[in-house]
Amino acid sequence: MDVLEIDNSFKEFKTIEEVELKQCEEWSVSEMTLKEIEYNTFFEQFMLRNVPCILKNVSFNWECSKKWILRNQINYEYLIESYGDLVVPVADCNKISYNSQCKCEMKMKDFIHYLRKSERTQLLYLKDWHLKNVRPTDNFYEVPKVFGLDWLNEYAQDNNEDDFRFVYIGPQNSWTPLHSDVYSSYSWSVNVFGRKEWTLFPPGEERKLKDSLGNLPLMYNEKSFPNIQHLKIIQESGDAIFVPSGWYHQVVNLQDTISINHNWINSCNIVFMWKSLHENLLTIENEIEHLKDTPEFHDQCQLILKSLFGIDLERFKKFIIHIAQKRLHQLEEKSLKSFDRFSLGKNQILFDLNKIHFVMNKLNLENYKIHNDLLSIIQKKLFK
Ligand SMILES: O=C(O)CCC(=O)C(=O)O
Ligand SMILES: [Fe+2]
Repeated sequence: MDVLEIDNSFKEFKTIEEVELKQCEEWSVSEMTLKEIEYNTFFEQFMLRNVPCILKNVSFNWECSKKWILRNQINYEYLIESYGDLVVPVADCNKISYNSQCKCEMKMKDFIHYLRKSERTQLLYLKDWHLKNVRPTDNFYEVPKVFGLDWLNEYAQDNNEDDFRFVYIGPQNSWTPLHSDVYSSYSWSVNVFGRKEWTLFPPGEERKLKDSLGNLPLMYNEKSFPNIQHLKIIQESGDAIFVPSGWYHQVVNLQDTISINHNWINSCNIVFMWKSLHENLLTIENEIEHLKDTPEFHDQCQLILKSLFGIDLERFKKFIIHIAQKRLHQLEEKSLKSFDRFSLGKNQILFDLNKIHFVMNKLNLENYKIHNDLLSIIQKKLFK
């Protein structure tokens, strides 16, 4: 098992909120290979600071690079043979309804038949395909160690729930509209084949793109919006991109492209998740304030929260309580697995518990009660 561990120094938790809020003054994107960056450095330089980076040559040893690609081309035959009968989610980039791309489902083999045609009349994009969940024993890729601290997929795996691990296959010019990721999570994405152009906006910058009704454009266009801070990043074949929390982004496939990505949350961005959940909830409560004195008010707010944000308060609490209890166990039993092939070092566990403690305190302050027993057990472990 691979151990994720950080320097002792992170145990000095006093500046916890400062770290969260610190912003990078200069928007440039670092590039390095996995060999050049250790877990601890990635944790400090990119996850805690919440800034993007590119990691070079990540996927060359992955099984999918050998099997899905043949002589520098997508191996259509192999993909049809292995996955042809699976049903996959597909977006139609040319069909827009209610400010988003129309979605449908089709058999993988039909999508591949479409993709291999030299003349395509449509612009279809296979997105958010949970292939790893459907084929858990198919080890077509390996999670890079720097992306190993993944509470979201750890929780999903432990509880047999839908995961946040996806495969994307898109022809040249297919695109993903401007968005920020689910729950304010991070994402990482690796091009197994092809190239992407990413446009990323530092948090808050997207506000300048909103129209008078508060709607964002489907795609940002430099000419219509001069003077907006943004980063343009070309992600080459084999590269991983780290997309930080709350950074809006849009993507264009510059060639036919296959990528694998995860959305992930951990102790470095759990406070972002909490803050955006809370902000969403406050907005909803405000919007339906006229129902405030009805008995359904609370449930209505939670229903809307679930549909807009993807998760309600009860599930959020369940999520952090699960991780909290697991970390308390891990503190005693060093070998307990976390996510994928990873286990955690003591400093990492303590750091996780510290952030959980911070969020649980916030929940209690807002009267979204967390058991005091659990809080005081964590407190004892942290401050003994
Ligand atoms: O590759 C794409 O088209 C979009 C991926 C994305 O939005 C992400 O990884 O967060
Ligand atoms: Fe995204």
